[in-house]
Amino acid sequence: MALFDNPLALIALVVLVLAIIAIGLIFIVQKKANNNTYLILGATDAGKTALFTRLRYNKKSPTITSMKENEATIQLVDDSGAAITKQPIQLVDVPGHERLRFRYADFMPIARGVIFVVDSTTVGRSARTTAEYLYDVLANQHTTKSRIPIIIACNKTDLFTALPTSKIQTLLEAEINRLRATRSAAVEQQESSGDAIADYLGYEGQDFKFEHLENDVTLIGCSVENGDLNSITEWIADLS
Ligand SMILES: Nc1nc2c(ncn2[C@@H]2O[C@H](COP(=O)(O)OP(=O)(O)O)[C@@H](O)[C@H]2O)c(=O)[nH]1
Ligand SMILES: [Mg+2]
Repeated sequence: MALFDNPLALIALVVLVLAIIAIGLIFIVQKKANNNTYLILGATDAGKTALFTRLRYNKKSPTITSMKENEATIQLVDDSGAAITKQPIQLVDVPGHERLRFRYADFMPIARGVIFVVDSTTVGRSARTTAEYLYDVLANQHTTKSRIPIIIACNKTDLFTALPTSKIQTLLEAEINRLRATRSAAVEQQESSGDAIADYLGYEGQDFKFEHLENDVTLIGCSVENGDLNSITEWIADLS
């Protein structure tokens, strides 16, 4: 064939193919590196929108209950005004209403981290429902596959009725342990009916602990009200 008789044409062809592969690889790597979206999740009234507003405008503002996600690109700064992340981050506040929260899953493929906000003053009463939402997030296929780090922000520490972070950890781990038992039973039924199987959270035969997960789960106390958010912003800065 004429093409292969000409060494120059052959070299040009090889160079062209290599260039296309290289451009493709750069595109894939950049796409991964550009995952700089942080999701703010949690039950209604936990303080998600208050946190979003604080991080975005660095001030308090009356929060409005929204049926839609709040999204913004922001540059986090320290007290002296210096940037604490290399590039601006994308912040998404997903409404906690039971009928809307499932939409968080649409953002998981681009999530760099999840900030799961808990109301430390009411979580004692709502541990079950909080754990159900958290379980969903932890078992999400993107969380497990991409090992998305999660910070559980135990908010409203300014109120004297706030439970200590260690107590909240014990409560949530115990509830997830219970949920895991019922959900694995459901999975076994699904398996026999041939449906997709969810990942088992933690170690079989051992009580559930966040530290058994492959992705990092960190619990911290914070107060959006008092602007006590350093543990959250430092966590973001470390990941960005
Ligand atoms: N005392 C106290 N109240 C807070 C704090 N963070 C949020 N709140 C209040 O909790 C309520 C719910 O906050 P919001 O951001 O709307 O919750 P969301 O439903 O999770 O978006 C509002 O009245 C906030 O002012 C906090 O750190 N301390
Ligand atoms: Mg809100």
